[in-house]
Amino acid sequence: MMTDKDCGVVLKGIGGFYYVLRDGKVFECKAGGRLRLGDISPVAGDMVTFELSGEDGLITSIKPRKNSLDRPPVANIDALFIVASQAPPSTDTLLIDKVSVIAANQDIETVILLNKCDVDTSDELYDTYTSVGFKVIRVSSVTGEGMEELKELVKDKISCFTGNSGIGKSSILNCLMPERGLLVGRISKIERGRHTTRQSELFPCLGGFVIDTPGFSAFEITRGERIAKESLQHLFPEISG
Ligand SMILES: Nc1nc2c(ncn2[C@@H]2O[C@H](COP(=O)(O)OP(=O)(O)OP(=O)(O)O)[C@@H](O)[C@H]2O)c(=O)[nH]1
Ligand SMILES: [Mg+2]
Repeated sequence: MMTDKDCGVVLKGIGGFYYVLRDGKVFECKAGGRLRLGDISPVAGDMVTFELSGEDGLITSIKPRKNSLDRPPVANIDALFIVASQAPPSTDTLLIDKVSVIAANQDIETVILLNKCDVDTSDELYDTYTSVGFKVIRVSSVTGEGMEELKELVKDKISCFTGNSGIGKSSILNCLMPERGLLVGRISKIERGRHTTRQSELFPCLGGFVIDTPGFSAFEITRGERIAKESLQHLFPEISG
């Protein structure tokens, strides 16, 4: 959590601008060039220092990251919620496995949220992932089922929500912070999501932050996330025990 006085947290980056929260105020900043920041660009969740000249802010350094993901691009998270469902557009288990392996490789706590349980209780996914030791919670942003349990889990933490497009990430966050009214999409006729959310963004919520992220329709592991094959066995709870 934010403690350093000179430091702010990046809420989101959009079109070359970064929105940095410090002392309850949001500053629009540009990022210093390569020489200053090195090879990395700020992402949502980064702790950064910045200078102000008038209203213009310039990010001058990025604090070392506790962890980071390439997709969605976020840093310093305490928990990753993988939103999935057997209701359309149903989730491919390979997607859950890839994302959970990347998180496990950085010791990020992972929870699987089975959304749309008003339509489908996703029993197969529930049984598969609970049987290997994952924390799995059924939720519905329509009926509110599971939301009290979810609130307890996100309290005082930085929680990132990921999953395929149209699975209901923004809808779930609207249940946690109804005053926000995040944009929610309609599922198209071919039953894939529509990429309604366009960037990762942190929102203050229950003493911590929740991060809404754009969904994916397919998921490939990026170069920065490659994992040595010798390590892989330790990242699946059903193998490592
Ligand atoms: N029946 C039902 N529909 C839901 C539920 N949650 C979300 N939806 C619907 O699913 C559709 C997509 O919801 P979004 O919240 O936009 O999904 P998203 O995961 O944020 O999608 P992207 O921003 O594209 O990644 C909307 O039509 C929602 O009303 C749920 O629990 N039950
Ligand atoms: Mg969304």
